[in-house]
Amino acid sequence: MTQTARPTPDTLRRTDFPAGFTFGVATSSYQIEGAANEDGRGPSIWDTFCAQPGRIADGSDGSVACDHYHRWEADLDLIASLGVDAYRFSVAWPRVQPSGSGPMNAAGLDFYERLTDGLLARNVQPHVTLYHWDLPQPLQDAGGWANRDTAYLFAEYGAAVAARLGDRVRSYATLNEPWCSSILSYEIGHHAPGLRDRRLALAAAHGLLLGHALALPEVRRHAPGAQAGIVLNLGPQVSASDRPEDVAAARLADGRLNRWFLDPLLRGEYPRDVWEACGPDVPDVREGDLDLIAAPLDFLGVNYYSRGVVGASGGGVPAGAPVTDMGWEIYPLGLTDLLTRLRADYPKLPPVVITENGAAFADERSGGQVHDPQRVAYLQTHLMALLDALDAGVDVRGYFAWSLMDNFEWAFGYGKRFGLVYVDYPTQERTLKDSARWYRQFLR
Ligand code: IFM
Repeated sequence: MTQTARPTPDTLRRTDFPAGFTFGVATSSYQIEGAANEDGRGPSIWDTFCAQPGRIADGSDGSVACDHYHRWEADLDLIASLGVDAYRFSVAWPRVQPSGSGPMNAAGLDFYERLTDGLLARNVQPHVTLYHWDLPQPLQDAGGWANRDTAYLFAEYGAAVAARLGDRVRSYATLNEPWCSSILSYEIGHHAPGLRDRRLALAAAHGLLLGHALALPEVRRHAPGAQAGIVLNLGPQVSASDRPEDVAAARLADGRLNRWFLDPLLRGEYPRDVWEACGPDVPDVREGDLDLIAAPLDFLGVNYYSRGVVGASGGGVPAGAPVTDMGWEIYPLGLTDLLTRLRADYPKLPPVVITENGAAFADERSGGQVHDPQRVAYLQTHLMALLDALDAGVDVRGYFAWSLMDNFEWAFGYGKRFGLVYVDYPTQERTLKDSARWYRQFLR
């Protein structure tokens, strides 16, 4: 057997990955679309949240964002020019069904159909996420994801989208990062709707998983040729020391972030240790819920950015470790560790797609150029880490860089730039950063 030489970050090429491996870029609706009040779109929880003083670091909102709703054709040309196989975007529920229940908005569905067909015309596979956090406000007024009715309404909305776009879409993810749309949003209060109530957060997390479970068969019914799955934000939670109290804290952090979502989906049960730690706040899990939630997936989407180093007295980044502009440790080995752990711990793990990976840095444009060597290195080292996981036998089918372009980074506003493409917000001019040029070269 011939041994192929291991690539270095500089020699890394798409041909180092298996044939048929999908490379793409990703975005989400509220972060790029703008046009918040156009063509019948209804208000979302993020419109409401942004309007509350003090919620968003720079006081901004997504009402204009990257103006993608109007610039979509040029943006699709930009995507195609990178040479990617696929583009992952999300559908805004309030654009398609303004009240979250009742009539669909034809203009909203038309927009996503144009996007889908525009991608196919450019030979780029559309990968759709049905929910990336922009819940119609009327549903929040009725309790949001903590109200079980939302899960059933989500399935109806998902059915309408899949019925319209069908198999033209290669892959449907029901949810993006349900930890964020439950714990970060209902318990930590950092995201819309900005609540601080652990009981509601756990009810919302269960409601989201139920919504996923109810939407999945609808997607399969209307798009039988597409892949259907869910996207989780995952990361190793390692102990700050060997002290038993630190080890226990890291185990619980892992349970809250990772196992609370992985175990119901891939084992049909909530992790017992976390359940017990939640005491009276545990969700109302009804007969049959977990069987539905554990239905087989075509893929598990994994969003990986960093790891957590956890101790009994809190977490933090190890002294001297490199960090991104978000303050997140740059730790590529965590991606290999995470993927090999998923394979070891979950016999029912479906094929994995890295649906997001990337980094924010304080980029500046000068002379029409944006030099972002840290992002180039981030992408290279994480792709190398992914190769290590593939070598270890983990079945990974794709990789999407977050993000196509700079966009609205939620509670951080426009101050954090994750894009491969720089956006000058006053003019909406797009400029390829060096990282976009590197990715294009890597894919060529
Ligand atoms: O911008 C977000 C995205 O919406 C979800 N995953 C993490 C990204 C960076 O914070």
